[in-house]
Formats: sequence, structure tokens, C-alpha cells
Amino acid sequence: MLPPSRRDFVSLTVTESGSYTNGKQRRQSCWRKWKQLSRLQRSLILFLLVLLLIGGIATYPSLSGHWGALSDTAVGEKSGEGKQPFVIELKNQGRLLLPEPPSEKRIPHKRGPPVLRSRLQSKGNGSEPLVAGVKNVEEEDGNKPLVNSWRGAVIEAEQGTDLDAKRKDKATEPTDPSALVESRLEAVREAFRHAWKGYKDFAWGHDELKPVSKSYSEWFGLGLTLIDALDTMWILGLKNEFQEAREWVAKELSFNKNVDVNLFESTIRILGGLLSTYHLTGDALFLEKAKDIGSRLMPAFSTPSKIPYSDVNIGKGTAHPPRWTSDSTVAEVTSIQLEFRELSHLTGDPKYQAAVMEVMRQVHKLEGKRDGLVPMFINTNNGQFTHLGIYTLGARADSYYEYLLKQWIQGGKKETELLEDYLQAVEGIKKNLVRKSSPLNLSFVGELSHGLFSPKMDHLVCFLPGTLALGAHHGLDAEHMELAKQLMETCYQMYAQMETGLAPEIVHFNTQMGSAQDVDVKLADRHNLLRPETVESLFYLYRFTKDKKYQNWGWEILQSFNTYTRVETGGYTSINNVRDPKNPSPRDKMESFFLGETLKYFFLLFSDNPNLISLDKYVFNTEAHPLPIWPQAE
Ligand code: DMJ
Repeated sequence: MLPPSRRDFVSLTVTESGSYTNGKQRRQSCWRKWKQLSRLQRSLILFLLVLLLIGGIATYPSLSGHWGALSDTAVGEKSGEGKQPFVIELKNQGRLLLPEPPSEKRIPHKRGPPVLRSRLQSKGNGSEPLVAGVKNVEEEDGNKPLVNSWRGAVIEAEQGTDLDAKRKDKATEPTDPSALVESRLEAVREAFRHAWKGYKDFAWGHDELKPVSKSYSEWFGLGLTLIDALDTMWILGLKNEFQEAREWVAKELSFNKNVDVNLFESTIRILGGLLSTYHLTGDALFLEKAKDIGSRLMPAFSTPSKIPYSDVNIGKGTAHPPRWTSDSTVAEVTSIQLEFRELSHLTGDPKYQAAVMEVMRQVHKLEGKRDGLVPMFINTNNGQFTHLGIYTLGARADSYYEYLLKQWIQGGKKETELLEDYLQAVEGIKKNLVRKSSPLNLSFVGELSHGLFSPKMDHLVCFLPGTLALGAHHGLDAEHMELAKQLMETCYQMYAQMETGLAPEIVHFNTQMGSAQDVDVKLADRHNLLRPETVESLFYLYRFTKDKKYQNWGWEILQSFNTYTRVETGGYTSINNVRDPKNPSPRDKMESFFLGETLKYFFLLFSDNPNLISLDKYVFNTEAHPLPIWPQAE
């Protein structure tokens, strides 16, 4: 997990005709290189670029006049690419023509690098565009802001934000408790149907919906959203939608493709999604597909150290690290275990489990931890941690901690090394990373860099209250539950204190006495990607405490998603600015985890049925796909 993050992935872009082009592959290769640089490397490069830019401006005083002179016609399309030019408005300085953004504008994600965004922006109020390529335009005939998507489509800023729907929902909430539960469950089903309509109409069989431009993007070219959403449809009881999707899996899904995929992402979303759907439905189709993708991912483990490479070509059976490093991400190599262990369990072939447990065995005894906290990188040649000294519960490390606990639960609480590592890590978190904010005294989880504490907390860290609560439910120290409750409040405040009611990707907490507010959000960190972690934790906290406040907090968050991210023609979009309700600035992307995780956790949170995916029978993988806890006898 990278800082603002993040995916290490290989993305393929499909042309209008659906074929992959060499030119785009080359561009994306550069993009991928960028994304897999460390945060420090990227910062250095950006710093040098800024210096060069400043030097350039200093030696060319008439530059702004030159930009100003660029006419609309001078800002032509890039030859042969048929896309809109990429223009940034400079206040009183005309327009700056910039290189076109990557054709698949990858968002910062858990395990990719930060996109080049705010560096190109002028500083100012929160309504300025946060991502290069998306600009806000004040129209002359009124104050209503318009948004240009980077593809050039003009939409109303509040298009699809459905304020009326929000008001209606609030006004019509039933007072009878069981009717209230049913109406909230139905609201989640409705949200899912709306998201699915967009996917079906504009992105069917492709990886991700781009709801504003009514198109799609490819990452692996494997129908990622459809596979990620299968078990959600089953759990929500959306039988027709599920049947259509099943037909696609049966007839169209093939893993025999010359395509590079990221081992971690395809394991948690595709292998995990297929395995859980198999368990819920008993339909052998999903097990066959799971076996197919699982065996195609195995070449990743053929490394000198047996610590897997990040990328696998599932058609050729080859694997490789990123071109500029032989490191893998710690969270990635330690968060594929639940799925491969389950595959061995189902097939009777021990090779999958053996490969992932070898990784755990090595990480267990490695030097370089601090009170059980792990660094973010591990070398695939020598099996040692690299880039020592930085400890975070956010991007690149988060799910290491989650999977320590969950493997222990999956295996019937017998694997004591996993438990020891988890318990030690929780103590390490408390000692090194948990601090209190001012003025509200909220507990938060910061980061440690070479001994220096930073009050920075990724939204990704909000998985932690749920994991701590799950551990306490399974018999671990009751103090874990107390910390879980405190952190849950903090994660909720990360939503409640924002003008849109939606949390940003990253916050910084104030720790000085007398601060005016607890949370600061930097301009570059104001995006919301429809992430699940807070809703996930609310689900665990509600299941274990039955305190209705967690359901009510979740309901508020669902309303905010409906108000600011819902696109009228179908789908939900990530947004750039959670602090500007007038113009949240759509990013035109619905991540597969919105259907795979966020909506599923909303549904489970609002349900009062503890047997709906019982937490004594199932353990959720890090993409919200439930896998069975193995029977004690085994
Ligand atoms: C998902 O792919 C998984 O939850 C992963 O563990 C973290 N990142 C996204 C959601 O934010």
C-alpha cells in the first residue's frame, strides 16, 4: 500500500475497437514505473521538476503572456489520439497546455503510487480542481458550477447527486424498528441496482465503470467489477442480476489471456470472489474458475527467496517484479494467504497453501520489525525487508496485520505464531502509533518514520477498528475492543467533519493543545474513492455491540454517498473534493470494491440477523469475500 497510494498494477487500455495497442502499452509501462517508485523517489523527482519549472519561469518572464496567447484552436488534439486536450486554467494568466493524462487515469489506491495531481495546481480554496484534467468552470449566466470531465463531457456539478432523493429518504424513514431495518436494507439494494445499471449499460464485462463519461476502463481485462460483485448480489438477494452475471462467467470469462496481473489484487478480488461465491452457492462453476486463476498465479512464487513477485502473466505463466526494483510490497505478499489456503483446502492440493505459508514463515522471523510493526517493502531475491524505519497501518502494510488475525481464525485458532505476531503488533501499534488529537481527544493511528511520529492517517487504516473488534470477539484481550470503539469514533468523525459528510483519502490530526479542530486535510488528499474500510468496521462494531449508533452513522454515510457520488444515468463515482459540497468534482470512476465491499458491508451493517454471514462461521478476506472458518476437527 502506497501512500496516498497506490496500486502496483499493470493496466491495459482497450481502444475503441477493443484491441490493445503498443503505443498505449508503452505509455502505461512508463506510468506503471512511476507508480511503483517509492514515495521518496517520487517526491525527489517532483521536487526536481518544480525546481526546473521555477528556473524556467525565472529565465522567461514573458511566459505567462505566451500561455495567454494560446488560442482555443492552438490547443488542438494530440495527433492521432482523438482525445480532448488537457488544459489548466491559470488565474489571470491564460491557459497551460499539459501532456494528456494517462488514458486510464489511475486513482491513488492502496497499492499504487500517488497520481500526479495537485502539484500542477495553484493553491487556493477547496473548489479549485484537485486533479489535473478535471476543471471547474463558473458559467457567466449563473453561479452554478460546471465540471468538465477530462474526456470533455460537461456535466452539472450536482448531477446525479440526487439531493431530492436524500431529503425524501430522511423524511420517510419508518419509526417502527423492523420496518426501519427493512427500509435501510432496501436502500442498499436500490443503491446496488443503480450502480449495476451503470455497469451493465456502459461497462458490461469490463473491469471498471466510468459513470460520468458512460464508458469503462480496463485494468486486467477480466471483468473485475462483475466478479467482485458476485457474492454481494447473492447476499443482497438480487437473483436476476446474479444469474446474468453467472451467465457471463460461464460463457465469457477466460483467464487464458496474455495479460500481466497484480498478484495481490487478482487474488483478493478474483480468486477471493470466486471462492466465496462457490461457498455461498455451491455452484461448481465458480470453483473451476477459482482453480484456473489460482494455478495461473502460482508462477509468482518462483523467485530466489520464494517471496512472490508483484506481477504475473496469466497467459504465459511468467512472473516478474516491477522493472526498476526487485522489491515486493509487504502487505501484498502477506495478504493472499486466506485465499490460497482455502484453495488447497478445497482442491486437496497442498501446493497453494505451502507457497503462501512459506512467506509467513519467513516474515515471522525477519529482522527489521519494531515491536511487531513491519516495514513496507521486502526483497524478492534475498527475502529481507528493505526501506527500513517507516511504520504505518496504512498503504503497503495494512492488511499484513489483518491477515495475521484472520489466518489464525480461519485455521481454527491453532497457529500460534500468527497469533503471537498479531498480539505483538497490536502492542506495537498502541505504543508507537496511537495518539490523541486536540481539541476532541480522538484516538488516532499515526505513522513513524525513522523515529519521528507523523499524525497522518490514511482512510485505509479504518479497517483496524473492525479487526480489533473481531479479535476481541474471538477471545483476545477486551482492551482491543475498547481501542476499537475509540478508533471507530475517529473514523466516523473523518466523515462527519467534512462538508460533504464523506471522508478524504488521508487526514492529519492536530495534537497541539488549543487547536481549533482535530482534523486537517491537505489539498492533495481531499478525494474519496468510495472506499469501504469505515463501513466495514461499523459492521463489525454493530455485530458485536448491537449499539444502534453504528447503524445510524452508517446510514448517514450512505446518504452522503447518494448525495455526492451518485451519477444519474447509473453508477457512483469517486470524487476529488470532500470539502466542497457545491462541486465535489467527479473523478469518473467506480472502483470494483464499491460493489464488492462498500455496499456489501452497508447491507450487513443494517441487517439485524447475526446469521447472515455469521462471524463464527466465516472470515472475510480483505476484499469482503467471506471464506469459511475451517471446522475444528481438521
Ligand atoms: C480493497 O481492494 C481492499 O479492501 C484492500 O485491502 C484495500 N484497498 C481496497 C479498498 O479500499
